[in-house]
Amino acid sequence: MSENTPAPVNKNEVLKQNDPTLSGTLAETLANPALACFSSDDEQFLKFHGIYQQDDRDKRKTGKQYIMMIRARIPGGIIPPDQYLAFDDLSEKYGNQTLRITSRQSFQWHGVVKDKLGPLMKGLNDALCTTVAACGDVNRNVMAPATPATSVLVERVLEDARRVDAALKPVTEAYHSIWIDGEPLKLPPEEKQQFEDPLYGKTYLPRKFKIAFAIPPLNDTDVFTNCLGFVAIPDPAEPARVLGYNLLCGGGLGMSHGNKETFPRTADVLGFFAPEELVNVAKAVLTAYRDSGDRTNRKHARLKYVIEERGADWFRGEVEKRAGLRFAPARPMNFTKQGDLFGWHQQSDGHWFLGVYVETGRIKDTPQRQLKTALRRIVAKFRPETRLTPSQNLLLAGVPAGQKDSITALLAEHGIPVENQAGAIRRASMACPSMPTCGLGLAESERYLPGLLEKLEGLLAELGLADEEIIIRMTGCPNGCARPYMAEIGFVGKAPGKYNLYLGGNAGSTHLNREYRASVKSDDILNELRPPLTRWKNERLPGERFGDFCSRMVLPEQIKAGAAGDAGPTPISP
Ligand code: SRM
Ligand code: SF4
Repeated sequence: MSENTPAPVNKNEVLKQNDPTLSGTLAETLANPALACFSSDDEQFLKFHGIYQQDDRDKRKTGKQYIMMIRARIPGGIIPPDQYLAFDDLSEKYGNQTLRITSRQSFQWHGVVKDKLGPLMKGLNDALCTTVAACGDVNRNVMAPATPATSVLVERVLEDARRVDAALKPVTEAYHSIWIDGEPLKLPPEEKQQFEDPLYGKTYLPRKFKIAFAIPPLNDTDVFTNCLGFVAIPDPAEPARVLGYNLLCGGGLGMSHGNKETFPRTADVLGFFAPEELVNVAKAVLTAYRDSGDRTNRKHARLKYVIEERGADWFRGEVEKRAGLRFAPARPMNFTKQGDLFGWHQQSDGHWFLGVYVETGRIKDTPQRQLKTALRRIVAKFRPETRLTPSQNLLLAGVPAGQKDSITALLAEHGIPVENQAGAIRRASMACPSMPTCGLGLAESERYLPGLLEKLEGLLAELGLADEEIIIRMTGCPNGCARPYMAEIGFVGKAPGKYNLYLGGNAGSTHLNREYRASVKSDDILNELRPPLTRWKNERLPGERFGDFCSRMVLPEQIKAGAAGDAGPTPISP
């Protein structure tokens, strides 16, 4: 190819161009019981409908067993009681009897075989839930602060998040036709090809697109890791009112081992604007990305690379032009914490909410803890609203004071305490699913982290650090689904039983951590962590967290010694 010939667009672009309705042959395959799986082209269309075709990796030795993962679209993670009960029921009937809270406040159903897919999707629709655009080259589930009604501002911001979510939904009728009417989209091929979404056009976005809202000082949505972040600035004269939003653009975490062209990146702060402009600005950012992102190489297609290469000033100008406004300088904001509140807390309306710790986000019954049964019984009897948090936990909200003791007792009956639900590091931990459902996993994650935490708890107790919170996150590969590059200790799967070890994230989740050791064998993890933890105990400043200590002492020394590992271009800062 000559230097001037543009690179050809990638295969996914051709698929979208040829069928912008995103219907493929999904309806035909669904209706054909002889077919155990969808074609590889249809796998790409399925994602836009919130579905991933996977296979059970534990069973590969005895032949490929296809299973589907279905992801809901639940902006802000809010689930009314009847919907929760329907979700639980569907997981029992059609899934693997678990519900998985995701790191973006949604639910996933795993282990759904093809002939159960139709009934599951229909059941979700009957429960007034959609999975449309939960995956695919579109805007994904919009995150919003989860802590319910501790202030009126939280609810205002949630309303704004829902408005943005609704405004950025694709309009193709294929979803309704296939999953609800159970038939192919009735359009001749040439009309199918002519379809054009009013916002996304024919070929949608170059890649996935993610939005989060946050209200300082709490950064529970990890707002800097999103393509587009809105940070609410309250009106000093009327704190329940949103004065405006700071605009953040260009965050994203995925990278590939050994490919320096890919890296995690935190968003740039581009300016401040009035709340009336919210949807206008969201659309301007999305279309600026739609038209500037790389459509030749999917590994280089996220908004973060556009901004890294063309600069934040260029992108701000592009968004201003499209939105027809000028941004004011960003207002001061200070994030000091992330994570969830556990146990009972009072809401501003006098009701109560209960923060429930969910290990690795998996709602299931075990012999010791019957969390799934307990939640079903509580929601059926007391009808609280369920709120999923970005740290894979949940809140039962809007509980009248008089019901608190009964709910506490019901949880206790099922082995779940309300006080001290889990130790300090466990409460602040996250893991992605990885094995056996994720096709991209290189090492265990969800199934490995709980056991590792037990060993780490032992080490911390031995060092006299048992009650210290350290944010620990693990993923089975470098895609970063549990946001390990923001953690105080991040584990990123490299190969079976091997992890890259990252240190140095902070409590407000405002900057990336840095690679400390590469390819650490599972059995060596504690040995690698013992020296920095011991130094932290002996040398830290009063109240200094482990991540901050590593950024101040451990990592700079490593950089000076020329032994620093990879991280994004963001410099470490305490
Ligand atoms: Fe993710 C792909 C699970 C949040 C970056 N992610 C996947 C897939 C679908 C694997 C695949 O493509 O075949 C995983 C399904 C596993 C399974 O069996 O369930 C998967 N991602 C998840 C969830 C369920 C992890 C969790 O622990 O909860 C999260 C679902 C969120 C949701 O409700 O929408 C999830 N994924 C994230 C995040 C965190 C976030 O968004 O806050 C990231 C990093 C942020 C980012 O996007 O940069 C993330 N997932 C990726 C990537 C890398 C994308 C990139 O461009 O760099 C992939 C791979 C890909 O897209 O090709 C990926
Ligand atoms: Fe799969 Fe990797 Fe995401 Fe984990 S981080 S769920 S292994 S893609």
